[in-house]
Amino acid sequence: MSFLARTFSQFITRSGTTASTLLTKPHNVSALALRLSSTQQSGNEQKKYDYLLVDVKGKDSNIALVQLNRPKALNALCDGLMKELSSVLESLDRDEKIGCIVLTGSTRAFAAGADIREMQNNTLPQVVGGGFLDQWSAVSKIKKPIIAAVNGFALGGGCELSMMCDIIYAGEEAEFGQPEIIIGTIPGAGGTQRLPRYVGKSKAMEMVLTGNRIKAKEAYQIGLVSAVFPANQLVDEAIKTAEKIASHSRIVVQLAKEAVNAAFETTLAEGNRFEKRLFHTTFGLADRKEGMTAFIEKRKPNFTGQ
Ligand code: CO8
Repeated sequence: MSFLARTFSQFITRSGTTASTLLTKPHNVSALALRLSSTQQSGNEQKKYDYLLVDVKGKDSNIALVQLNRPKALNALCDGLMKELSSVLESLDRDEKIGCIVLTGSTRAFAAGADIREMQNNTLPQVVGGGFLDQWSAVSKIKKPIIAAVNGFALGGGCELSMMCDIIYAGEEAEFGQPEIIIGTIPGAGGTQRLPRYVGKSKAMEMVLTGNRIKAKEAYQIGLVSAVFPANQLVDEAIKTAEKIASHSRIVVQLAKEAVNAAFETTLAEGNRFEKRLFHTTFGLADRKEGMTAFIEKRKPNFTGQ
């Protein structure tokens, strides 16, 4: 067994992924091998990925399924978990085999927020001087699309994490909320900024000021999530959508994500200008030519990411 295969095998055994399933598909090595290489560089292999399960899914093995896995604390987002998550997502972002990422938790909780035990005794100088939870922003800098598949609680930082993703699907029993006010603080990872953009000022104010939770059905009605599925079908449905996205040109998908995200950052006029430039940019791509040619020739396009 080669060094890479041996190390890969050790890793997937630790992460709880079925070694035989993945090792029979050599192309699956790609996504995980990148993460391994960062693990090896750290020289601290045993301590990596304690809080996540990572798998490759989809009929073309091009979807990464990242599962938050800290069940006893309802996936509370401790520092270690967020560092692992950022590192894994950054590796997957660089992995050319992966076209889309699905982020999920357990049936009971996507994530019940930042870890309150970890924060309880922090002081102002510590959190300011130490850049407390700075690494959370890494999630929103990932270029590949991320679909959050939310079952159970998505509270506080858990709700904020789902909103850092590009699409949110919910299981029927999911509950969303920003309950920080109840514990004497306010959202700190985008809850006061992204939530009003999703659901409008009045509903966001109501959620942030009362700490009340909303159920999946209401989250759908107010536009926080784009679809609701039975809990046991949620992840499969997210993977189906991820496969559709991954079937398109990688580079064009990246440009489209960048353009939509610009809508949250700019005026309408600036956003339209930016969109137009990105649209023009697609005319420098072989994939744009291939997509239009395939349409005219009534065949499926063969995108190369060029
Ligand atoms: N942190 C740490 N531990 C938690 C958390 C949490 N956020 N949530 C749940 N747990 C733990 C509980 O302490 C408990 O542990 P133990 O069994 O050892 O006592 C275990 O998970 C199970 O929890 P419960 O017994 O409470 O389960 P219930 O089913 O009774 O209740 C709830 C589930 C409703 C989810 C409840 O646990 C709860 O209200 N949790 C806290 C929710 C919350 O307030 N979240 C917001 C936290 S603050 C935040 O997220 C700010 C983010 C800022 C990010 C800034 C980045 C820059």
